[in-house]
Amino acid sequence: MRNFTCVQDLGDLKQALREAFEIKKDRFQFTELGKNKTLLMVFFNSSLRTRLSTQKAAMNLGMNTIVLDVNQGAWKLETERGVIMDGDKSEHLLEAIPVMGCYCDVIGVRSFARFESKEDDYTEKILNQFIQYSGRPVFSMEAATRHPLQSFADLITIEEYKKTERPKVVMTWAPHPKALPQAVPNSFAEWMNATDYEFVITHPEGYELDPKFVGHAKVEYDQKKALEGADFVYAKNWAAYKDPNYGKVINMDRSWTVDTEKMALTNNAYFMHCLPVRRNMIVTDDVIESPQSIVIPEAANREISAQTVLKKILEGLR
Ligand code: AN0
Ligand code: CP
Repeated sequence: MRNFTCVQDLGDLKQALREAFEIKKDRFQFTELGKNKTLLMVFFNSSLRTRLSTQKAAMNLGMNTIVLDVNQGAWKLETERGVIMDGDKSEHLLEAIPVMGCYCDVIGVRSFARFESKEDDYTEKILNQFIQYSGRPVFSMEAATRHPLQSFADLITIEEYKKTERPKVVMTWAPHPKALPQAVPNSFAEWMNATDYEFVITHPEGYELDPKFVGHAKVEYDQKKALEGADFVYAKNWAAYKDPNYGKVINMDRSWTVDTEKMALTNNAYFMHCLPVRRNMIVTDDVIESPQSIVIPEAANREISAQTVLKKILEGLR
């Protein structure tokens, strides 16, 4: 594998899952693979899980890692071509990217949707420049439209916890005070569409996602109806995708918060969230602290998804 930005890049998903479970059994079986190889992780946005789990995954493979927080200590970067750089930005991304490529073998990039231009976000302008100009394999650590390392970890978690072959998985929108990207829900939908699970998306009117990601999911506007018989409840907030409200919070309807009463409608479902989560906005304390909450094992699987992806990229380097 060269680059990893979406589920298709993994090739055979069942095979990738087998590799992930193989790694989980003994994460130190491939320490030679990454010897003398350097991973550079570039963050344009904050992170806790991605930063730690990806770095740990790289260390498990014997790699060295360098972390660059673009907004802390690096030169302020211009991303638009053709701009007269007489403002506060000292360096252009078009030099910065190939320079970064000089010091590493693999690059991970986190660059969220900026909500300034739907086109720039949905063409993955920043991530694609890394792919084009770094000269290195590139993987997404959450880009503008997808968060594939998260979705892969989510899939691993569902496979571990499912009690039936084809569980009912419900992704529900939940309220949040700030505008959040669609990357996590887009990506989760894309990965669920690659399985044979029963997959339902529920959200208020106006929060429709890009149909490209919704795929064959059933969209149900009545949250309670959607949750009936669910085996997994995957909560997430996202800002509106549809014009003219792209990138906007159009409501903060707290009747959509996942609480005990709603979980009672499900088939004793497991509760999932990618984290970070705002308690009593997205989910109540009671639900996230309940035995059905699997948010911590879900986060733990981020190390496994990252290691599986890095292993496949390293194998492609040989
Ligand atoms: C980000 C998001 O919703 O995309 C990262 C989630 C993994 N969340 C926040 O910015 C709070
Ligand atoms: N879930 C996730 O990607 O978390 P971070 O933003 O903390 O990396």
